[in-house]
Amino acid sequence: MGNYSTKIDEKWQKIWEDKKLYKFDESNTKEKLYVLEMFSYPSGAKLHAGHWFNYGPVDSWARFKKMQGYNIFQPMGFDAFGLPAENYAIKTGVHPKDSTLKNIDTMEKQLRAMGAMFNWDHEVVTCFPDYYKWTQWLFLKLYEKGLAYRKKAPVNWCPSCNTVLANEQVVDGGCERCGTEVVKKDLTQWFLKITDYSDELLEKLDDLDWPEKTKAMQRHWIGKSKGAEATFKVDNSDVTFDVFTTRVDTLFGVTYVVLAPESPLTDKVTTAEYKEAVEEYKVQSAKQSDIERQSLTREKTGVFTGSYAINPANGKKVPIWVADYVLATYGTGAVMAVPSHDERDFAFATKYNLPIIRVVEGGHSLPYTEYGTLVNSGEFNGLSGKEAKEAIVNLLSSKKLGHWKVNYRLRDWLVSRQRYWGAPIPIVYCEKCGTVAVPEEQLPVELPYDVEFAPDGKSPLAKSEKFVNTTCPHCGGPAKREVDTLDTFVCSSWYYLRYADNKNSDKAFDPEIINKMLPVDKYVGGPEHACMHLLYARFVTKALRDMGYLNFDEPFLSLRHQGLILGPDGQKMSKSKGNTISPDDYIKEYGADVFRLYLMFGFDYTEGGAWSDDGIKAISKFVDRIERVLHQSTENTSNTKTTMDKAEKELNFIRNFSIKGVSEDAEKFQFNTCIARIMEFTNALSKYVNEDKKNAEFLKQCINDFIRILAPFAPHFSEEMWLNIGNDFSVFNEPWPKFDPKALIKDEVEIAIQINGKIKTRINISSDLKDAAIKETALDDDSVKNAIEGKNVVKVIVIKGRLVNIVVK
Ligand code: ANZ
Ligand code: ZN
Repeated sequence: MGNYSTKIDEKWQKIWEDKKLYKFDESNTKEKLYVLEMFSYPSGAKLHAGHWFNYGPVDSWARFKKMQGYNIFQPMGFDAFGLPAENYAIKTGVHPKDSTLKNIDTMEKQLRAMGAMFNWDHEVVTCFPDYYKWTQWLFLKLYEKGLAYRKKAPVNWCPSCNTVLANEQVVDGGCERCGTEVVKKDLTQWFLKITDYSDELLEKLDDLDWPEKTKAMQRHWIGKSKGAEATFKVDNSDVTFDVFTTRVDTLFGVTYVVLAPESPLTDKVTTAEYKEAVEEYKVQSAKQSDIERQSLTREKTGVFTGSYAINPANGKKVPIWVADYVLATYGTGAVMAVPSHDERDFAFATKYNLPIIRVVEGGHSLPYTEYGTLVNSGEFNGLSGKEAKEAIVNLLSSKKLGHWKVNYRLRDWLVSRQRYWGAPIPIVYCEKCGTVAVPEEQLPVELPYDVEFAPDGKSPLAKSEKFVNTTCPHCGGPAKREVDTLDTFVCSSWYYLRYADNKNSDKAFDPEIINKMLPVDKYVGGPEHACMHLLYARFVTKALRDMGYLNFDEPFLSLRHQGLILGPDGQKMSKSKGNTISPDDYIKEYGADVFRLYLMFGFDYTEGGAWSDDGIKAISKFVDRIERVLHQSTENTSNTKTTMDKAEKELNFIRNFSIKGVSEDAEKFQFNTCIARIMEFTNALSKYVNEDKKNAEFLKQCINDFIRILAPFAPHFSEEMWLNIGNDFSVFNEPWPKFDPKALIKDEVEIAIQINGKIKTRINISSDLKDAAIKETALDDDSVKNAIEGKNVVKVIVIKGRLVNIVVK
């Protein structure tokens, strides 16, 4: 057993802190590198293996960059508001504030035990008034700009969490937090107008160094769709309505139209005779999630309204139906149905015996979804799909019954929550003045401590008279406070800005500082945030830019996701399955560096995988071995040799090969291959220190390089070793070693040079020369030059490692 243990961890953590080794140098923002890991949610009381997998390797990357000369800013904090603390409170009676503060305390200690270079003096905690004051300020700025508004809308409601959810928080029809099936409720809620930025959010994705999959998810979520709107008139009525279609070329194939059950039009067009059936259908469909309603395979349902609509292209009368496969919140909430060319319409028409008219040639069976030449479309017959779209939109435009239209799937961000543990929305309602923003100098609107927060579907703050009753900032008359709180994603939509200027009590942040410190250069966290946090933060940055508070377009230039560490059984870790890995126990046994090294060596960073006790044991032995080799290296070396012999050359090759490999792989977050290289280097060192004759000076250089490339991955252990072999504090003030390309040229090989198939000569070349270089070397040989003088070289064939044949005429 080696000497490395948590004692060494603690020793170095203390020294680092005392010497302020990681303090961010604010005078040097030119070389700054803002490295950010998604901050923790202090709900579970402790850090789990997933936290370590996010933070440990990224800290190693940051250390690697520090040694390359960057001025590292790596802050940490807590995303401290939110449902889990409140749900825990409901279960146990412990107030969310008390449990959250306690958890933060524990987690901070654990984070420190990890030995990461966090800039704790820049910490932010979102549930502290000095933070949420500015979250409220952000809300008010958006409100001033018309980017925050209140409206009644059918919203997603989780009956178990007793709160509304943003669209993004509904996963496969269930609540993102608890999985309970989400239902629709008509409620008046606050929204942020993220849709004003749909186009920019989509376009700027192209320039970001983000995982392609994440970009694709955001693109899909934003869902830009180019089509047309066509106006249908309701027969025997003044009512008209628009439909959105991406296939305006199929307009002559419309055999019915469909309204979403929630569409305000539904009530308008339903005749007395069909009222009851439609009402009943509306109740039924409110229970279905949007995802379910859009499913292609689900059996279609619907009811007739009793009314008809006029097709703007040919004046034909078609029945108006209500069906829940049409969503109220997309396009216009109304669809022109073309059963011959659309799958859902086809299924619906077949079920309800509605006519099917084919209007586009192409395709083999119904529905004929392809584009093709128009048929049954009057004057448009014979046109291609593209031509037909143009011609039909022109016709509609000339009649003022239609136009081109771009639609987005993205909806405005619903931010009000009927829960206690969040930032109060800084709005008051006055009988005289209506909705009034709380003036900035009255912020924060403090969250009261004594509140009955047991959920009953209403906002707990409504029960606090002291909170609710206030005076109008405008007229001084009696007024009531907004009792909803902000979605915690609002808190996390701007925390990366506050980090850089976290103690500012006059402003959310100083634009001058922010513009120097941001954007974040490397952001790392779980992929589950693709369409929530990562989208919201982009929106907030852009909105603040447009208000003049900052001058960059994107918050996170480069993004990486870590994979998931699974239990030893290959299943997701969960307490109920009993397959969780407690980092604390392992740290105690092996030390933080062994734990960190194992996470980096045992898993592909973006893939993750199943935990293995054997794996961490092997890493522990590896660390012991390094210690032995380094110890040996300081014993009986003699300085007798001056020229490099074979053993030295070999070690020198591995040394340079490792430096090159680790530099390249660390850059790419390929930590597992970095560690593999370091293992090879260890083997080579071990071999060399066991040689009879050693070159002490050369060995010392190799060991110095070795510890320097090991340091980011095993920071405590490496500091200790660096000191042990007689160097000064700290290895992290050392430059990252450079490799010598010459040392990477491996041994030479002999190859034959033929001219027209006959061997002319043999030469020695380095074994890793590329074909082009081998060719050049061969043609450059004096005897070859003489032999081919005055002749034409037709071809040169290189057979790697063996021969070159020069064909001449
Ligand atoms: C007629 C048609 C014919 C359509 C055809 C498609 C194929 P994307 O690409 O997602 O934008 N649609 C429009 N609004 C809808 C709503 N609120 N709920 C459900 N479906 C809706 O899809 C646009 C197409 O989805 C539109 O084009 C419309 O059906 C349908 F052969 O119009 B189409
Ligand atoms: Zn008033």
